[in-house]
Amino acid sequence: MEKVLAQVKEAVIEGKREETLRRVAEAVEAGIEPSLVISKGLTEGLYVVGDKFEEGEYFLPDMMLAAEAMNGAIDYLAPLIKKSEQDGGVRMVIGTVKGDLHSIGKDIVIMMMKSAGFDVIDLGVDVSSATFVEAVREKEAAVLGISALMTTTIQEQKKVIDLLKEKGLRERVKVIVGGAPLSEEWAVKVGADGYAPDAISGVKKVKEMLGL
Ligand code: B1M
Repeated sequence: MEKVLAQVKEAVIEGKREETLRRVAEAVEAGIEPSLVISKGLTEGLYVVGDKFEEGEYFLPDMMLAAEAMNGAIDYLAPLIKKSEQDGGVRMVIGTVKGDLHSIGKDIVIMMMKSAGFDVIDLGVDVSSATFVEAVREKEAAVLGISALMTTTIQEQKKVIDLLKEKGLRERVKVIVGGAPLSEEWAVKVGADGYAPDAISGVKKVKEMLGL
């Protein structure tokens, strides 16, 4: 199993879309859970790409190729993630903050939340505080998810929560924040109800927040 996952990871690092798809299909055929292919293969590959970018070994086009390879694999894996009916009806609104175009982590969280039976509304990326807050009001969401991937954009999470308070909506919705630069301490600081380091613990955290 480790060998197949290492091949998936390597294909993402090299930014090879077709090769990534082929390796992912092999992993699935070998009986590896799709969620494991995502966390231990694809995601680990993208983290290496991030390190290489930071070290100046990779450039923006390399990062884009890797992201494309990852997205193709996610499209393939999404229908294979088992659906649970148990929490049907609980509505969640989610998006990536203003100024931030990173969508992959958020999309994986959405996939896992849907597979756990949540009704998820995706606001996309580069979402303003006003759009988040309006969606919570209009969709009567029980949960709001705010994703941010850069140290330069995580402050936007606080702006969204502050605006929720200003509009008198904060008590109506549970707020979870996530993204690689965050921590539990950050979640407390911005006034969120919870933080999750990855998509699977995100589902657990949301259920815990709702008492499910
Ligand atoms: Co960008 N990028 N990027 N990038 N990119 C990072 C984030 C960076 C850390 C790379 C680096 O330098 N090491 C760095 C940010 C540095 C900082 O913090 N200041 C960076 C930069 C600098 C940039 C640009 C500025 C580059 C440039 O233009 N010069 C630019 C910014 C554009 C913008 O947003 N305005 C940019 C662009 C891009 C691409 C478009 C090429 C592409 C994104 C494609 C896309 O998303 N559609 C990209 C990518 C791929 C990355 C890295 C390599 C990978 C991100 C990713 O998808 N990870 C990234 C390096 C890194 O993160 N170490 C990097 C895989 C994903 C599964 O993990 O997103 O962490 P993650 O999500 C996890 C958890 O965090 C958690 O669960 C997810 C699944 O397990 N989680 C949640 C996430 N959201 C959650 C929400 C929750 C709960 C859990 O509840 C609501």
